Amino acid sequence: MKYILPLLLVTASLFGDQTFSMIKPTAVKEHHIGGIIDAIEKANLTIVALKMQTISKEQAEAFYGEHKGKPFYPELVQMMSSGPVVLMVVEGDNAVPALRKVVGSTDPKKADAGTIRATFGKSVGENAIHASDSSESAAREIAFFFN
Ligand code: RTP
Ligand code: MG
Repeated sequence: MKYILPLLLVTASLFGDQTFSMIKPTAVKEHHIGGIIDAIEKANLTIVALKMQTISKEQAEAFYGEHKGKPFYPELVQMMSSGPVVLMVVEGDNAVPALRKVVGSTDPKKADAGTIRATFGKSVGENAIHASDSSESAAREIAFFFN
């Protein structure tokens, strides 16, 4: 029993932290899957699981549940369930902040040059990609889409 925690820590340091990402339907429709994956890998992050599917309105509602009641929520749910998305588990050192950095600000117009949203996003509502905002969100979101 006393070996479990050290074993977990060693395993975590070997494999790095994990985060969750999703290429949004508009970016899939506009053929940016390759460009976005390239940017993630060039940031020295490793994709360890990946699948493509169309998520239901109910899944989109639950996934973005923290935003329920906000003015943009209905549009967000509609957009996220409007076509196929690419779901990914991403691994690396400080994976959560590292991925958020390469993704860029929510508004592509305010995102730093070279970030995924500056390159492939069109507007706040069509900003190409989702990335978990904390380790807790990452764990919840990975469990939501991957067994
Ligand atoms: P995400 O969860 O998709 O990675 O985006 P984020 O953390 O950068 O931003 P968040 O505040 O979690 O918002 C989720 C998504 O809702 C849309 N949004 N629209 N019109 C607006 O003011 C507004 N604010 C947010 C965006 O598509 C954002 O990615
Ligand atoms: Mg968010």
